[in-house]
Amino acid sequence: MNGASSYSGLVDKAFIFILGTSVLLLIGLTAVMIYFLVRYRRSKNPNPAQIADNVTLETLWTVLPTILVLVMFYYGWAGFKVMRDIPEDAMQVTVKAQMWSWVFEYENGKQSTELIVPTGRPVSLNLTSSDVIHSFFVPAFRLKEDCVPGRTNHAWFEATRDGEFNLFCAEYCGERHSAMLSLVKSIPAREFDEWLGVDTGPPEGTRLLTLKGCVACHTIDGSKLIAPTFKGMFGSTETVVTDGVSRQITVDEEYIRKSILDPNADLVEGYQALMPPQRDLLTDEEIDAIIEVLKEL
Ligand code: HEC
Ligand SMILES: [Cu+2]
Repeated sequence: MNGASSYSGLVDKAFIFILGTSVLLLIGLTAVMIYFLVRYRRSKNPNPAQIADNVTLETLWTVLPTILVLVMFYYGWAGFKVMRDIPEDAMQVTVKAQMWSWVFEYENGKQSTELIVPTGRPVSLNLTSSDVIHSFFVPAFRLKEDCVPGRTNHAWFEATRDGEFNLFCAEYCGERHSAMLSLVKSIPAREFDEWLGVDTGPPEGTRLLTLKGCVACHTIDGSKLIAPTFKGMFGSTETVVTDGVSRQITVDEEYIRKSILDPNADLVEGYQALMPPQRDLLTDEEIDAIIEVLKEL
């Protein structure tokens, strides 16, 4: 696949040089080995010769590999340096990784579950995680960087052509890791400015559940993922386990609020304690809005 970022060619150069060298050495060594096997087989050479130092050979097999690995280092370093030098005028995007979804936040506060970027402009990424280690991986850009809870990692890229590029989580992060997918959409700069400027207002309804990552585990259509569905939840009677004791509850506002802030206090029977507490992730207004959405489902 052709690279689609300003530095993807540098990464490919290092990769092709290392791969090419390895293939040539493999073929060369295998050929020499087979030749020696035949040439010095026991039936023709019953008595092995004792061979002592050969300065020319020893110098060669020290110097040549050293040059080869130094060239490998050079290509790797040249590409790495470009990837670490974030252009100062780059547009800032905060990447929020969580089990098992991505949210991208722009400087003006706009949020999106797909990374929309302008083609031909540098984009600087501030990578964060609210739970476990994830890894932001866009193969077409030759870009992979970890999202680590408790710190912000940095990376950047500049898309060189319009298109949609796969975005994966490349660090195993639990049961639905393989579903932690999204897209980078690089679009003409003018279209991007329009998109960014459009104020969609605060996210509403089920879009809120998508932006906050709830639908990575819960569904709104009644089907079962690894968490109970939201459909028909409000007002229903459920069995929950509190401190190891089962009890019946009716799902009301107060219960939902508690389930969001401190999900593991009352575990819905038959489910595991997989939900990350949302205490620091949601504002009170967002929780109120979510409760309103859940009532309607
Ligand atoms: C990583 C997976 C995961 C994510 C993300 C997640 N949840 Fe949960 N949630 C669960 C699991 C598993 C349960 C069941 C166990 C329990 O009660 O904690 C649950 C339980 C709940 C319950 C109680 C359900 C019931 O039937 O009693 C509510 C309400 C809830 N989650 C709301 C949310 C909201 C709102 C969000 C988004 C802000 C969210 N969850 C994000 C996994 C998740
Ligand atoms: Cu992940």
